[in-house]
Amino acid sequence: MRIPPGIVHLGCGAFHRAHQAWYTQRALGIEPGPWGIVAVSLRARTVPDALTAQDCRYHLLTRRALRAEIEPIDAIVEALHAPSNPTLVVARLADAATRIVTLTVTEKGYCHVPATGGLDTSHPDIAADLADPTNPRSAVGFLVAGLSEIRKRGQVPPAILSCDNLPENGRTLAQLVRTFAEHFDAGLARWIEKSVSFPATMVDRIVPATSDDDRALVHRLSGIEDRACVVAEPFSQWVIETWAGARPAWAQAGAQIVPAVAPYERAKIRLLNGAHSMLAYRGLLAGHKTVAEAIADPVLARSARSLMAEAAATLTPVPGLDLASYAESLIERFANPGIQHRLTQIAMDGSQKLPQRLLGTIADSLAAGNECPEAFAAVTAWIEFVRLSGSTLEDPLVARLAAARDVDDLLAIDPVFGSDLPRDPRFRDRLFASLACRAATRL
Ligand code: CS2
Repeated sequence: MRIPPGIVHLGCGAFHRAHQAWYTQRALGIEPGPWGIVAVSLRARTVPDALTAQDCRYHLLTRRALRAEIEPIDAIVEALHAPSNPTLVVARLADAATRIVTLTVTEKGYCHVPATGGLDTSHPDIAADLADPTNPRSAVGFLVAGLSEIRKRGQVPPAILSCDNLPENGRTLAQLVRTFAEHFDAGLARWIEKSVSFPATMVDRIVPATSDDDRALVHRLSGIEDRACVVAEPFSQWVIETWAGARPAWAQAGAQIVPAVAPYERAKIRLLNGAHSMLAYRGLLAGHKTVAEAIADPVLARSARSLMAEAAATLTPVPGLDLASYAESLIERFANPGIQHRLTQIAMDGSQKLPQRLLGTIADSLAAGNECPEAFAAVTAWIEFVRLSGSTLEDPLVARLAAARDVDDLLAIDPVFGSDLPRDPRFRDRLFASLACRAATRL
């Protein structure tokens, strides 16, 4: 018999299947419990269909240079496509058995203003959900619909864990959910504030899109034609803020349960994700296709190290976290020749990623009187990438970005740059110098 469900997960892309589902699988092997996962796709139906067709069982393939291993995973017990049946998803969220809700909906899935973290009430999905809250489309809309039902029934609400690379993801999600609730029921918003935990998490595992080659390898190793398999690097980390409530034996399975996640999360977003975005834009402009290729380029490897040093200088030291060796371990992970992580995958949605990955490093460096030329060079490369891509850019703000006639127009896009940085003469001087330098190196 399958494990009874206890977790609803929103966003069943490759990352979830290689990360939270894998931790839950390991946890269930150590300590069985009612922690089956109901995995929900809020957009495409490809993954829920593929999972359903194979009884929600799939393989995780881990790859490094000369080694590949597979692990079967069956912690997901049901896969749903939200747009086809939003009522069923709300019912699963509100089910008394659901003690935990996790999310990996990517940055843009929060429908927030990246520079401030506030709810973007002009977002089409949020506007639609506010007009018809019982028939949601957005992650925030689903959470509020589920919580509203739970409150009506007098049940204990689940803990809600954002597992995306957003700054202070727990607090940010709590704020988005409360703001949305305030729009139609102030009592619900107050109840959420009082009764629902939104623990912060830091998630880390490099999970590229699964390729035909990965699927063929899984077939060879397992003898099974697996349409829902995923590929990842061997490394994995999950730091979770502790909360009062039941959970799978995630800690025994390797997750770190800590009182405060912020220092880990900031280090990860600024060093790993910041370097990733830099490698994506500069790497693509230099003609590279994958992270491994980009980091093998000595110029980019040097820049990645310097960017991580600039970012590290903005962080408060964390006992037990040595940022210099962390940076070196990241360079090694990026170089993993078994992982074909395409730069185009990382380059997408830059408007949602830049503030926390690069602009935070810049703002904090300027405030401390430090220079950060590599962070500026990365932003400059993004600007060039945006210009070259025009309307083919994959980004929720493509219309505004493609309409920008010059750098000043781009800087005026406040969901990305906020209002302070573009007015700061130190920021402008350094950015324009970096742009001039890039133009000069291209001549
Ligand atoms: C990447 C991340 O696609 C991206 O933007 O930077 O998905 C990255 O691979 C993960 O955060 C690693 O934990």
